[in-house]
Amino acid sequence: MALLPILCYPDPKLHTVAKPIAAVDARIQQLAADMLETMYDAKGIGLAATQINVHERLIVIDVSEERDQPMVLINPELVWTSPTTHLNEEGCLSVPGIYDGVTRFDAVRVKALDEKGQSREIEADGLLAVCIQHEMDHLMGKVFVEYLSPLKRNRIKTKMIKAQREESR
Ligand code: K1U
Ligand code: ZN
Repeated sequence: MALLPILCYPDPKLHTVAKPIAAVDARIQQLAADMLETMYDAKGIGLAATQINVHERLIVIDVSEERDQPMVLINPELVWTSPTTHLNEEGCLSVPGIYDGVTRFDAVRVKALDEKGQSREIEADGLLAVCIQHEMDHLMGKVFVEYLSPLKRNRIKTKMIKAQREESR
């Protein structure tokens, strides 16, 4: 198992579009295990491979209180979205310390392979639905701050660059 470094906004690599995974083999299983370890260590509820600079369609999620219900979604595809949406407060491990509202579908159905390569369909609402949409955006190279106004986004960008500069001193 290994902790993986998480890319920080505005790193341009966060805007890379991930490629589908051709085979769920030992490399992918190890990557999923390392991503779960990294997500738990960072106290996140989700992590996309994009965030650790791997541009393949893999996300991990655990929205349980006990942190004991890991989910691995490989090549996730939305097969249904609810007609209703909701404004939810979101955060992102790649944009530490920033929280803001994003409008998402209230519920989604997603088709994906699990860590054994088996096809699954999951119907999600609440925080799980929000998290799935947030992580699938990462795979498309989209960070949640891109839903905010240009003014807010530029302020966040400046704040992040300043924080990274201070960290590297
Ligand atoms: O993708 C990520 O960067 C992980 C992100 C997932 C996420 C959180 C909240 C809404 C949508 C997606 C996080 O885990 S941020 C940190 C966090 O643990 C958290 C923040 C707000 C609410 C719940 C959890
Ligand atoms: Zn994120």
